[in-house]
Amino acid sequence: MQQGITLDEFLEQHSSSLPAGSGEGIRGLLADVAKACIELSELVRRGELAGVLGAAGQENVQGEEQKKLDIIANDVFIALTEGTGRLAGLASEEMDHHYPIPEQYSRGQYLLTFDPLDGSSNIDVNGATGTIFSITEHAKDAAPMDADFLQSGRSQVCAGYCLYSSASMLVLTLGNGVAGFTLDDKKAAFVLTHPNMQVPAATNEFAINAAYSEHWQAPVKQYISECVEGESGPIGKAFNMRWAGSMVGDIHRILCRGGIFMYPLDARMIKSGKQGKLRLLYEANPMGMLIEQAGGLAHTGLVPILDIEPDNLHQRVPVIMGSKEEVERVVGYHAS
Ligand code: P6P
Repeated sequence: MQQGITLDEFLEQHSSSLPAGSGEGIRGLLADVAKACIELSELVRRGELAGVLGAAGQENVQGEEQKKLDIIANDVFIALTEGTGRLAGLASEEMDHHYPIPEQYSRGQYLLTFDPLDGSSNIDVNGATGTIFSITEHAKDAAPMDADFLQSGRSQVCAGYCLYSSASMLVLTLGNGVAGFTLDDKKAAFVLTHPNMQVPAATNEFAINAAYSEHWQAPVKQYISECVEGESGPIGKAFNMRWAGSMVGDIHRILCRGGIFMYPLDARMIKSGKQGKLRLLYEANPMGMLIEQAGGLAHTGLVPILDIEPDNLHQRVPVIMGSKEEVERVVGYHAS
């Protein structure tokens, strides 16, 4: 697959590997998603000049303060996809329930579940942010209900993200490896630059918010303390730590050079009845598919993330994903 081809040329060359009858639909939907990502990339790049920074003055269904750009990003995705006839419905972090396709538009076969602006707390400090998306099929004629979005990660037809950072990059999988595209502002198009992203099996770089270490459960405490012990510890090598404050930023680094990303279950969450911080449908599942497709592992510590049968749109799960050897080590500590 030669570098430099556009996303649409890539999809045309790949359409033979898509499930029968889905080629044109997926190509069109991904073209719409790419257009939305380009629009968002321009807004993020302009920041204060576009008047998009700062709080929106309201909370989302998660009880989290919404940034103006969280809402704008959600609206951009709806505006660019609801009328194309490709979607049966949308669901996102910013909406309590799914978004039905308005009567005046025809419905398609796909469901788009997305986090419009992941890491939005970074937006006011010019840090990395991104959009994460997951595409599943709606195999019924009737309009979807919330329950139709509750599909395991194994059912995803496509998963990806757009990272808004020094470059804007669209990274996606159709179940046949992971490809990365860099936004060429002059062409206003994503161009293939990373044709076959692979997560190295070994790593010496971990990503976790160490501020919560006193709340971690024993297996995580054991693992991180062994990483910090370095060459004199049981793992026998020195580790480095990175924490982007945006899952898209951390997972992109891991797809580029390896690493293990952890947002584990901790005592604070258990006390408040939560199963984790990150959301299954529009964070853990799409990122888990990308990581597995790139040769890594995506786990809760107890089960593979993609095997989970969701029970609600905004379900949270513990997340441990990245380089195979280190994820296996942490899973082993959970087992013992
Ligand atoms: P903390 C962003 O809000 C997010 O959902 C992920 O993108 C990111 O990895 C994590 O939360 C950051 O959480 O607790 O470090 O602010």
